[in-house]
Amino acid sequence: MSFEIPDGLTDLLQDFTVAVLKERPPDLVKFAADYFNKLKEKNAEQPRGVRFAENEPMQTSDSDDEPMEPPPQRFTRRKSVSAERYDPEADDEEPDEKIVNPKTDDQRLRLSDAVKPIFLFRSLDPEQMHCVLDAMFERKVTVGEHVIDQGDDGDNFYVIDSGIYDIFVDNKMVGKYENRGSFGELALMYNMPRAATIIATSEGIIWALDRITFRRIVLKNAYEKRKVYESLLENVPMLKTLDTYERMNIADALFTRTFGDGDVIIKQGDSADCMYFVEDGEVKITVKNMNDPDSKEKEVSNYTNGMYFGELALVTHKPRAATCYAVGKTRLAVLDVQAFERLLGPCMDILKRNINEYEEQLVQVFGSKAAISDLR
Ligand code: 1OR
Ligand code: 1OR
Repeated sequence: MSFEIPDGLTDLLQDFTVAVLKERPPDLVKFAADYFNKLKEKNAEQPRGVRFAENEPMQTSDSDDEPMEPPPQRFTRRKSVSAERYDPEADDEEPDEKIVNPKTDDQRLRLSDAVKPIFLFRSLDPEQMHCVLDAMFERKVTVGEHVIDQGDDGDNFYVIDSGIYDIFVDNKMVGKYENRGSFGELALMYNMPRAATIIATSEGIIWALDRITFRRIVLKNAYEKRKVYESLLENVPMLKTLDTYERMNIADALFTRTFGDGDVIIKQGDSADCMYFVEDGEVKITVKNMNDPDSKEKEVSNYTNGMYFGELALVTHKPRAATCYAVGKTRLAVLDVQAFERLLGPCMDILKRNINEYEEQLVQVFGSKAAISDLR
């Protein structure tokens, strides 16, 4: 297959991505529409290098070194002008040869530890995982080393073995990685310049995965997962406080579970290890007085698409405060407690505020919140 990238596409998408990262607009669709409309007005008298016709086939290149030009979809929304034009199926070509970087037993052990928490790898089958681990290679990092510079082309995806790494966007520190995690997937997934600078502030070790293997094996699963959960997460009010990149990380961590009518999803009094977002269906919430063996369950809430539950016990570190049943066939996106703690930190204030609401309802239902174990 031979693909040709239209003149100006890369620059146009890069400029747009930079504008999004700089402005961090709350409404990406509106921002994208305004941005491209303004550009269209500006270019009205000039010949156009790029067309955004819907259904126009993706143009691609014939080698993986010069990959097709997927737009920065995750920084736009699903129905944006170009988001639907990237077809990961087109990435199916097998490479001529597998990349194998031999490793000692100690390296293999450290590597398999380092990749355990990497959500992007979780949907790989054992064979794919094997290829990825074979291809990875170790890099030692010194204090002050720039592992990635914003604006550069993407070469590798990195998984942290050890060390502390500061994250800078436009010279502003926006976060850090401490001895775990991964970075450098954005430029490889969306064919855009590096979106952040990553600087080691301690000595460390990272595992690198070359761009070709990343795109061949990891990209498709990761891309589709982000796409599946993107619209769900965009519509959860609590998550609006997060930026697009933070929501992408949540999408990487989610997995779907399906329940049948009447199935118990959560049982009051049980210990908690995850929370749920309703992808499709309905969930009935009941509570009973756990101190009274004769207490009957009372229905207190009904949740539908885009709503979340099961967060309370993760915030309070107490047993489940209610029982949750599926009403009809219900599909839920599950976030486990480790991911919850890693990724929902910025929403903790909102989550804690919700406790007040539960308590007020508790008083209304049972006359006193003392009837049920304290929620806090
Ligand atoms: P990359 O290939 O663009 C830099 O190379 C990497 O830094 C990037 O992939 C991500 O893996 C990682 N925004 C963009 N990239 C980030 C961010 C980030 N944090 C880490 N990376 N933000 C910080 C969110 C807490 C958003 C800032 C507006
Ligand atoms: P969880 O982890 O305790 C049960 O597991 C979930 O049900 C809980 O998180 C909430 O997400 C959800 N009181 C306690 N939990 C509730 C309530 C609730 N409603 C939904 N959940 N009340 C109803 C408030 C409208 C007060 C009880 C009377």
